[in-house]
Amino acid sequence: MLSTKSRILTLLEKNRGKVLSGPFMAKSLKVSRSAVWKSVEELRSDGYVINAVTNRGYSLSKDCDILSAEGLLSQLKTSHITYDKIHIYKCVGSTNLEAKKMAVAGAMQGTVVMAEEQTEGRGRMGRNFYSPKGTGLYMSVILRPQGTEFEAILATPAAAVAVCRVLADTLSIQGSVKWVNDIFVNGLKVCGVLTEAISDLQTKTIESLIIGIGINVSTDHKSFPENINTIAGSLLNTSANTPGVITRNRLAANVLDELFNLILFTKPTDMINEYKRYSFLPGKPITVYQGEKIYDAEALDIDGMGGLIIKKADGSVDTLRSGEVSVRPRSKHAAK
Ligand code: BT5
Repeated sequence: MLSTKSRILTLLEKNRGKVLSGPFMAKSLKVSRSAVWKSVEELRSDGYVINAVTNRGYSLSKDCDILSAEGLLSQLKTSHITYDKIHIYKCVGSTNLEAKKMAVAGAMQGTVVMAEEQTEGRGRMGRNFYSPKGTGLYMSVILRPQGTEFEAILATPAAAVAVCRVLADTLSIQGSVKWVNDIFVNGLKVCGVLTEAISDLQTKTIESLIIGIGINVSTDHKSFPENINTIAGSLLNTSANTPGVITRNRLAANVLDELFNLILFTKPTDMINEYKRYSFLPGKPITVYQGEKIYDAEALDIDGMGGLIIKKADGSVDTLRSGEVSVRPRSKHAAK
């Protein structure tokens, strides 16, 4: 049974910006008016901006952007995520790491971990994902695939497509994907995806997938650390929208809805075709980094499993399943 405070927050989140009278809230939740008042005060001391409109009631400010299970659920359509599966932290090392621990302990598909801030946000290959307080969406979701490796391979492209769809639909922002896991807007990276798997070595099946998504929502460009300030961007610097147009709860809910849609109900070929349409590498000269090996090539296409088809300088064609590539300026030495 949810607490009165939690039920009041749900009501306010569902009616964001609208004024709800104390008696109306008390009646709909079958609690006393003083219980409503007490919960509103508690929420205010948690940082919620709840305006009191004389003789009319309370209203949750449109600009108030605090992650909560109530706020997420008030926007979510999928039934795969329920209140008890949502874990929100003020500050955590890495949401992927927390989700991993939960998955090992048996957490179900649809378990979501979000944090206002990460102190050790993880990228691929031991890299770091800068995750400052309150201005980004740092979220991990656990999937329990039905055993096929294919699902694991398609998780990252599906997450990238989910984010691009939401950027287009809710913010009119055109995102483009840099294979395999980065989303760029106006030439700057606004989002990274890190998918990790827990597998059973004996049965050779994947037990859980942890899909981690990091989005710079309103991080001020000037505040990015020096090593990334020429490559990182954030949504609100790239759109004409102002803060409050989309809360991080709504952004998370929309991305999760799209992700579950893509993974559970979309044909992989359709999803990959959409991923291809968002991808900007095909046709570009690239440098490939595979461990110690570094070489120039040309990106040709994305294959049906989300691999990057490349043409090497000697004319041979290969498909990359993982690894890192960067776009390089065209030169007369480029692979033709
Ligand atoms: C990624 O790795 O971009 C995957 C990022 C995944 C982050 C999410 S947040 C929720 C979940 N919990 C975690 O701990 N992680 C996931 P990669 O492609 O390896 O890119 C890392 C590189 O991106 C760094 O080496 C920097 O160059 C750059 N970078 C770091 N922080 C960034 C940021 N906030 N915005 C844009 N670029 C960044």
